[in-house]
Amino acid sequence: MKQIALITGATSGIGEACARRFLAAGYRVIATGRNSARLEALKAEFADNVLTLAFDVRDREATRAALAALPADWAEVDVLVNNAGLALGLEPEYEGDFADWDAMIDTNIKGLLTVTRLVVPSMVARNRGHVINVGSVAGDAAYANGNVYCATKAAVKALTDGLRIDVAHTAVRVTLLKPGLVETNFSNIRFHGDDARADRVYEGITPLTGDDIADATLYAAQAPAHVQIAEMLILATHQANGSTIVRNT
Ligand code: 8X3
Repeated sequence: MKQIALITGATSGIGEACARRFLAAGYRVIATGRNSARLEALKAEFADNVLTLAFDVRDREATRAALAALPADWAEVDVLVNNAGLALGLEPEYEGDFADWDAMIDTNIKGLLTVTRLVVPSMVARNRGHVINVGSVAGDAAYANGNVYCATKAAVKALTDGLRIDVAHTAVRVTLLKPGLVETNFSNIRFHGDDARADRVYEGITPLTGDDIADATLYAAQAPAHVQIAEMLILATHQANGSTIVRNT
């Protein structure tokens, strides 16, 4: 029987790259996201190997209803990739936008917690499973104007560490991925559609791609059962941390 990976935020960026990598590796994938059209396109491409669920992880009841309605042959999730998340804004903390803050906190922290809370009990009961949380180098230390985004990713680190402790009596594994500069739609979203500003984030440096992070995700998932990849910090070459980036300009 093929293993099942549930990937949140699977309609773009790292999430979509993970969905494609896991499918190529022989998993069946539950792809979740807000963009129904992109979910349908994935379904059309991969047919029976994909189950799509359209919901926003910020909507706890919609998330609960969608996961509760999983057909029996899709209900036993082997790998949960908690990827749904976003950055909004890059301003001093004293000038930040309340709506941006709420969206980041509700998605990156509370959404991740909701999905974890709903999926992990079955893993514990089966003594089997793997939770892979997408954190960020931004969670290691704040960078200029990153404030709330960095705080949400620091929270993801704490929640991942906490979960790893809480399931240590089981065979469930828990991994934190901490990507650095990855060129996806991340910066376009952060800058509310200002594509020129988004492009400047990746100027003078070869950024990571969603595929690079998907490779690491799959590596962690496919490690032997006795190997728990606790954390992976994946940076672009010429990037040393969240704030030190040497550009060739
Ligand atoms: C994405 C990496 O450095 O742009 O989480 O915050 S960074």
